[in-house]
Order: sequence, then C-alpha cells, then structure tokens
Amino acid sequence: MKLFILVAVFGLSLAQHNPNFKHGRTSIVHLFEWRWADIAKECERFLGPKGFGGVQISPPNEHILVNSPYRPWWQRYQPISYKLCSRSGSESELRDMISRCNKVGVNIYVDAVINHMCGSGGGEGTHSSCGSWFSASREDFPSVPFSNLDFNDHKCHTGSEEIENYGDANQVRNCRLVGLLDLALEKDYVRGKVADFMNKLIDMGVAGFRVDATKHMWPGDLSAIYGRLHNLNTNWFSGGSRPFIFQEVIDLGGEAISSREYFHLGRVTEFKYGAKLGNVIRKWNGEKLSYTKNWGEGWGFMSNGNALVFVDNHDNQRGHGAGGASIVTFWDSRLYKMAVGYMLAHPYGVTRVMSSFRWNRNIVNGKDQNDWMGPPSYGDGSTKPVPVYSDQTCGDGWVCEHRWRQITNMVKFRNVVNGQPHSNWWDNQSNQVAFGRGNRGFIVFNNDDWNLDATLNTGMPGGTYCDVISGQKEGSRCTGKQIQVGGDGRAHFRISNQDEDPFVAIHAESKL
Ligand code: AAO
Repeated sequence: MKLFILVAVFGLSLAQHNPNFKHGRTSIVHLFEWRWADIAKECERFLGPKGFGGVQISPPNEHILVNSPYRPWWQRYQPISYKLCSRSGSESELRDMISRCNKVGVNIYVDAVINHMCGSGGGEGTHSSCGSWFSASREDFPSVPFSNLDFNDHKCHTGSEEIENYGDANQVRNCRLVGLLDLALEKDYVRGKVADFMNKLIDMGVAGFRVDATKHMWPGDLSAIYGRLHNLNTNWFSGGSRPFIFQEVIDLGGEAISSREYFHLGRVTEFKYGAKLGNVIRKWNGEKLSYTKNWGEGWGFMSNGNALVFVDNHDNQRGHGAGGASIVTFWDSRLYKMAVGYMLAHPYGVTRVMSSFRWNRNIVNGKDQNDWMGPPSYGDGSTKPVPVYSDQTCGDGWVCEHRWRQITNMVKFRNVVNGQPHSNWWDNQSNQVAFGRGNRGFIVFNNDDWNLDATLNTGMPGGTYCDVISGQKEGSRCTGKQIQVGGDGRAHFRISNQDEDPFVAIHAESKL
C-alpha cells in the first residue's frame, strides 16, 4: 500500500513535467502581451499549420492599471483578482481562443501569478483591468476576496518588509518581492482561492502553467496547491492528463535557493542556458561553439527531464530578471537566429521561443531607460492588434520572431527529429560545428570569421535535401541551398562567414 501511494504521488508529479503536446509537436512560443483575439487567429493561420506545440500567454487575470509610467507591460504581474479580464481581452475572448487553439492542436499555457497581489504602493480605487475596487494599503481585495489576514507580513523579518538578501531563503519566500504584497500560501483558504483560479482555466481547456516567481514560494505550499488541480479537460486531452507545470526559478548559482528544490513538482526554467549560449554565440569570455559538444548537463545545467529552455525571455530581453548582457535577443537578429536554431536542433530540454514587441530602447550606462514600455497601444492604453502582411511579417511594432523563416523552420526540424539522439558531432576546434539527430536531421554552423568548407558525415540517407535556413522545400522545389548527401551519408558543406545566416539545416522532410 505504501509503495502504491509512493508510486501514485511520484507518478503524478512526473506527469506535471509533460507538456501534453499533440501530434509530435515540441515547442512553445511566448506570445508576450498579445490579445486573445490575435492569438486565436495566429493558432489557426500559423501556429497550427507550422507545427507549434503551444502558446505561453500573458497573465489572464485582473491586474492593476499603472499610470506612471503609463501602462507598463509589468502591470500584468500585479494581480487585483482572479477575474479573467485583462489587457489581452475578456473572459469570453479567452475561452474562444483556448478552444480555437486546441482545435488546431496548439496548447495554451497560462502565466500564473500566484505569489502576490499588487505592489504595496498600488493605492486604492478601481484602477484595475476589470474595474474591481481594491486597497493596496489595507491589503483588501474584495473581488477574491483576500484581506490583510491573507498576507505574509508577520512572517517577514526585514525592516523594509522587502527581500533584502537572496542568501536568506526565509526572506526570499516570506518577504515582498519588489514591494509586491506577498500571499500567505500556507493558509488553506489562500491555497483554495489560487487552486480555484487555476482549475477554472484547466476546465476551460488550458494545458498547463508557467508559475511566476516560484522561487518566492515554499515548495510545500506549491505541492499542496498543485495537488488540488484538476486533470486536463478530456475534450482535448486524454483521461488522467496532468497540467504541465513549468516554474520560474532564477538559479545561476550562489543563492540560498536552488532549482533542485522544485524538480519533484514540475519542470523549472533553466536560466543558465540562455546566459551561457549568449556568451558562446557572442564569443565572449573565450567561449567557442566547439566547446558545446557536451551542451546540456555537461555544462552544469539541470537534468534534461526537468528543464524548460529559452534563449531570452520577456524579462531578460530588457534587463529585468537575470542573465545579464550576454543574453541575445531580436535586437541582434543574426546572432539570435543562430542561437535559437542551435537550441531547437539540440535535444536538451522543452524549448520555448520568444515573440516580442519593439520598444524605444535607450540604454544609458548599461540600463535601458525604457525597459517598462508596454505593447504597441492606442492612446487610451488598449493594446493594438497584430497585423500580418502577405510576406508573413508582422507590423505595428510586433516583432514576431516565431514567424522568421529560420526560426519557424527550426521548430519544424525539432518535430521531425523528435526522439532521435544527438549524433555525428563535428567541430573545427573553433566556432564551426555540426551535429545530427539520428538519421532524421543535420545542422552545420559557421560562427567563425572565415569560410567553412568541409565534407561531413550527416548520418542521413542519400539524396538531395533542401536547406531550411536559406529557404525551404515548396512542393518539389527548394527555395534555398541544396545539399547532396551521398549513399555513404557524407555531404559537402560550404558556408561563407558573410552569409546572411551562416548555418545550414536539413531534415527528413526537406528531402527533395
Ligand atoms: C514593478 C516595478 C517595481 C515596483 C513593483 C511594485 O518595476 O519598481 O516596486 O512594480 O510596485 C515584473 C517586473 C518588475 C515589476 C513587477 C510587478 O520585472 O519590475 O515591478 O513585474 O509589476 C526576481 C524574481 C523573479 C522575477 C524577476 C523580475 O526572482 O521571479 O525578479 N520574475 C518574474 C516575472 C517578472 C515579474 C515578476 C516575477 C513579479 O518574470 O516579469 O516582475 O510578478 C537575482 C535573483 C532573481 C531576481 C533578480 C532580479 O538575480 O536571483 O531571483 O529575480 O535578482 O531581482 C545576477 C545574478 C542573478 C541575479 C541578477 C540580478 O545575474 O546571478 O541571480 O544578477 O541581480
């Protein structure tokens, strides 16, 4: 019996590591600050057909409206209630989006802000996305309802009530993160409200959650909350499926709290991944692509089965959170495409692709003065729709990295090679490397300042393949470079360091 319980509990939590992707899909895209109506259309016209596994959406619940600065993106990380109206749209638009995305095989993952409510200086009134009244100074949120009994104040022992020292786990979990009112998740009542909120979304058809600020919550409290979550909706998922849980823990080492403390509960964001890959691609700190032969656990990352990986996220692309200057983003597009290509080709982790909006970046002494700027908006603060042009690009300040041909095609590459081992590694001891995924795909990078000219063993069946970076297979023709693989699996590659994109990728479905 004891063994049975152990297996049951262990099995449940391991199930929360599974993204529940449909039809062999493998990647998530974060459509940061997109409106629900636009995400629904994007699922149908692009993400479904192109093989994306899911979308991470911005927090769907009621949030504060901040006037100064005007409507920053980060207002959505300050909950006012669990009503489902936000800058991205209403509850009915959210519901419509979830079912339309599910219909085309694209999962929805909700960014769940459950550690806290708004900032202590958030004032009093109805300046909230659904118009609910609240008082930050009295810790009164009647639309949940939460009162001052539901916050951690008595448990925090710093003078400022804020986290002052990340070396002290008690502070990190019991005090306020940047002034945000810290919920008492040890209370059964609070756990119940949080679980009800998450269960409502599960019943609506979402596939899982990004859990915001996980480091700031006790694993035991989270275990109790996750334990109350329903199985996924059987209209879309097989019976007994658990919600996918990926937890935002920033662990670059050297703090009191480590990622490891959350592995039994779900996956964890691996922040070392983007920080290190940025150094490699930028060739900083003496790093070289050839050193990535043992990329993954060999680089001190968490074990593969626990990791959620990304090149940049909505915080560190603008200097929030952690990662530092090495992080590559769409602002460095040539390096960025290579970094994302590398991530998507490599078997380590569940992969998340970023999709951003542009802002007026203004870096003074290393700090972006405009790091607060919200999504493309009208004068009244409402978010603009995402226009899509006939050449597949987006307008009005929406970057749509996920629509860049090189990135879209690598999302497909990852699906095609899914389950195949890392194989046929080659490097020039500098910044030219190549590797395959069994006999299903092969990729070659040239990040050196000279040409690459090499005959390599691809492990692929002989034939002519279309490079999915410089172009793609369309019907029976190839719009990019063609690669001849001999009967022995060997192929000749030539990549100029001047190429628009100095890498080449072929896979089983790009064979002509
Ligand atoms: C806003 C204003 C604040 C105001 C507050 C309340 O900006 O001035 O006080 O409202 O009124 C986002 C924004 C915040 C914003 C907040 C609420 O980023 O600026 O505050 O919404 O509107 C920590 C957390 C991590 C968090 C990250 C930003 O651990 O969970 O800070 N990320 C999530 C979201 C994020 C959101 C929140 C949480 C809150 O993704 O968008 O905030 O819901 C160390 C620690 C990290 C810590 C960082 C930054 O990192 O390890 O845990 O992240 O510091 O404080 C090296 C180290 C590295 C270190 C880093 C930075 O790289 O190796 O470990 O330096 O020091």
